Amino acid sequence: MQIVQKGLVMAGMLALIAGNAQADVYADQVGDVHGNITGADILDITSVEVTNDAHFIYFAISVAGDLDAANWGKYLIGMDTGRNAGDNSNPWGRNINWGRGITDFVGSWADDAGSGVGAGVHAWNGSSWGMTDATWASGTEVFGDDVDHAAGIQRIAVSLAALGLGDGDVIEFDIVSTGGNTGDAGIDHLSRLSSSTDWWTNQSLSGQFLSYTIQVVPLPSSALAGILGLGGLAAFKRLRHR
Ligand SMILES: [Ca+2]
Ligand SMILES: [Ca+2]
Repeated sequence: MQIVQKGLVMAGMLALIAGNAQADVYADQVGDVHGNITGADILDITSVEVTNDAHFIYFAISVAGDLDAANWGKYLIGMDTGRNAGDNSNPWGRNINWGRGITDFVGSWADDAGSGVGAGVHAWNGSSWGMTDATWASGTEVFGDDVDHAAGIQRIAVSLAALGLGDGDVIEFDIVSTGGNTGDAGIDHLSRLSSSTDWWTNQSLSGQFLSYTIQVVPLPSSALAGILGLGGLAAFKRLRHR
C-alpha cells in the first residue's frame, strides 16, 4: 500500500514538473442531435476535456460514435480570447450563430476512415479571418492525434502563442460538430443540452459559452530541489495549494 501511495505522489510530482494544469471536463447531453438528422452518432458530442501546459492548450472532444468507422465529421472550436471584439462569423462558412463575437477559430476533421486527423487555426484581426497555421502547413501551432478515434475522441492541440494566451488568461468557447459542406449548421453544440438545429442547412445557435482559465504551473527552484531530494508529501502538498 505504501508503495502504491508513493507512486501516486510521484506521479503528481511529475505532473507538476511538466507544468500541466488540471483538466476541466465539460459534459454535453447524449442524444441531443435533432431526430431529423440521422446516422450522425459521430456528431453527438458527449463531453470535452480541456487542459494546458506551458506551450499548448489541449482539447479532447468525445463523441458517441466510432471515428475510425466513418469517413467524415468536422469538429470546430470557436473561442473568444478577448484580444479584440471578435466577429459572429467563422472562416469555414458554416451556418452558425455564435450569439456573440469570436476572436479565434479551429476547424478540425476526422474524416479519413481511421488513419489520421487534421486541423487549422484561424484568427480574427478586427476586420477579417486569417489562417495562422494548419496541420498540412507548418503544423507547429496546431496538431491533432487520432490515437483514440476508435473510442470516439478527437484530440486537438493549439499553441498558446498562436492564441495570444498566457498564465491566468481566460477563454470563453463553444465546440461544435458539423458536416463537410459550406453552409452546414452546427449539428451539436457543447454549449447546448438540446438540439441546436433541426436540419443541416438551418442555422444553429450557440448557448452560453463555456469558460477555461489557462494555468501554467511554475516550479520554483527551491521546490524543484525539494522534489528531486524526495522531500516528501509535505512539499507536494505545499505545491498543490500554491
Ligand atoms: Ca451531444
Ligand atoms: Ca449539445
